[in-house]
Amino acid sequence: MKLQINSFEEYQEAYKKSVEQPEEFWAGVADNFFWKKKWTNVLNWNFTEPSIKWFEGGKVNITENCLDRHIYQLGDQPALIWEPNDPNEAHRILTYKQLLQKVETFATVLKNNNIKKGDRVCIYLPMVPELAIAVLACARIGAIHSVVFGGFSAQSIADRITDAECKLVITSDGSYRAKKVLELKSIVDDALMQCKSVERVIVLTRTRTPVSMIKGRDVWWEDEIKKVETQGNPPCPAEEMDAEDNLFILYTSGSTGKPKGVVHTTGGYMVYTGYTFSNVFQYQPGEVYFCTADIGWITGHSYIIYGPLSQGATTLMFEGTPTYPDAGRLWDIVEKYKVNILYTAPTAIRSLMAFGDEFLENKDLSSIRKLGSVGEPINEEAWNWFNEKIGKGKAPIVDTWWQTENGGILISPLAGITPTIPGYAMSPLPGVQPCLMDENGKEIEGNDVSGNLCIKFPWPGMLRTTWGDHERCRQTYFATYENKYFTGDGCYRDKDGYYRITGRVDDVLNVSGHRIGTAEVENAINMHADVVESAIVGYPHPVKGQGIYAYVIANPHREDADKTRADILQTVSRLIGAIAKPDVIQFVTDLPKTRSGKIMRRILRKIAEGDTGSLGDTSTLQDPTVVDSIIEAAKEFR
Ligand code: 6R9
Repeated sequence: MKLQINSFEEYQEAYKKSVEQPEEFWAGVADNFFWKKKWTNVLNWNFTEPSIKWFEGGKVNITENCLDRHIYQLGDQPALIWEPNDPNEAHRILTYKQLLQKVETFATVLKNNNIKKGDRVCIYLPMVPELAIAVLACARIGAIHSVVFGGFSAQSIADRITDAECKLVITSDGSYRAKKVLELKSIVDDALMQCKSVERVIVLTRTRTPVSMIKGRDVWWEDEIKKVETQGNPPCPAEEMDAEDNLFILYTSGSTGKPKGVVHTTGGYMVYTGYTFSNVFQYQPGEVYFCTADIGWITGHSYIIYGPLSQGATTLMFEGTPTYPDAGRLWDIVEKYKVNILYTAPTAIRSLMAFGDEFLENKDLSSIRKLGSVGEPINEEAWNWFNEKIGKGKAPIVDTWWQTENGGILISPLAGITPTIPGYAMSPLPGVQPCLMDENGKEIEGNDVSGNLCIKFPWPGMLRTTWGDHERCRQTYFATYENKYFTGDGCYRDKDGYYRITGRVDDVLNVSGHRIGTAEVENAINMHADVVESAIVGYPHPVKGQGIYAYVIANPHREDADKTRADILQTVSRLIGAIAKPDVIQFVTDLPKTRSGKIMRRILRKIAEGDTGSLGDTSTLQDPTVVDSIIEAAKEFR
């Protein structure tokens, strides 16, 4: 069976087969990959434990599929194009041959530093080619990577390292972001004061920021590479992995407690990311594909590295931000490399839209053939702007809905093959069986209906567990509705059966496409010495999608509210990272609570949205007058 669908009829056929004969269907897809040994059983699953096994008995290494198998035909084709933060610095291009060579060399470095199959490696690097190389080198030898986004604080890194018991950390002296230099190594040093498991830190030179290298623990990336080269740079064979061996851990926020480590395994993830990349973007040989995500998030894992490389694509990686040196930067990059496929996020589109169309003047965007959006619901205005100004009305837009836990895209159009509607993720990909559920656990049949989005049947890219805490995985995703994976998203299915994702139905915020748990932010704020209690809700934000609104009960003896606010922001930055800083902090003397002491977030959400005309039933509150004083004081922030 060929991997790529090329017509609407083929999509319908593939979908039908994937539901009626899922095992045959996915075996047919998996046959397009290189297996060291074929699987004995395609699928074994139950959603109660949950236990999900794809391609059992199969032996495979994902890097052989991403690199080695392309060498004969595509060896000299660019695998990775890298555009630096500073447009005046030289860009870099690595062909498939060169990338394989670098991955093998660094994989040997990892081995020389005592890393073996199954060991966890934390990667905290800027968006430079070495980040992709480090990720692939881990996969090459079967080490489990845990990439931590460069915007997270020392405390967040420490939590993630401790949870996964990482043995090694890969970082750089610093990282460039627009005009700023972030001191990554120094942040790692702070984190490591708490982490006993780490034996070694490999430090890449990027910014030449002074760093303190600790004897016996810290080594330079460049020195380690040289050692391997003086040994004659021996090849590093790909470790034979079981299809269900762990590939990576990626931490993501939920509605309660600390972020959880989502675990993806090798075979299913490889098949799913490759299949969805090829089909959703309708990738054609030679096309230049640019995904603006950061590799610290799942989109970067699946659709900058693994998906595109397994399909022999040319993937472009950008170190900087869309607004530096100005809001025309993405268009400069499109022009410079003749980008054919651009995959970005609604928050980026809205922000560039707000800068005005003069940044588009004299930019040659004629190479663009396909556009993609991911991370949050896209509003119609942004969709239309993207369509008209960037795609010139000729490039299909794929609004791709999926989650860290899913491994790859679940609901999306296929570019140029299936229909699109602004704001709609449209139809499930082959192998994906969505359903809408009501509050009583019953499936909502038919069309023109809304409900909680669940998936009824496993797909190869889905998470297998949450690291070190399988019960949490069961509880979070498989306990709400019997025999179904619960996404946490609300969804509308229109009269024609097309899906529109309406946003989270739990206490998870989506700020500029980043998932942030309200409980996490509250815990951080509550750590501040002057804070008694706090409640976090989201509210509509013109650029970020959602903004963070904090209601805080603070120590009344502190009179300088602005100083306390600044201190609270600093606390959140330290404990989580700047991305979790509230946009609004409103001091309150009390929070609206039910008689059993539960904060009524529904009311706080309405106030933050400025929608105080319809607060609903407030009669169950301990003290209904609290609400009036909060509404009154909230006017200051409108
Ligand atoms: C890939 C990614 C997942 C949450 C998800 C949903 C929101 C993602 C979306 C979308 C509407 C889309 N989301 N894509 N909402 N339309 N096309 O973003 O993963 O960081 O885990 O976030 O993002 O709410 O539940 P992740």
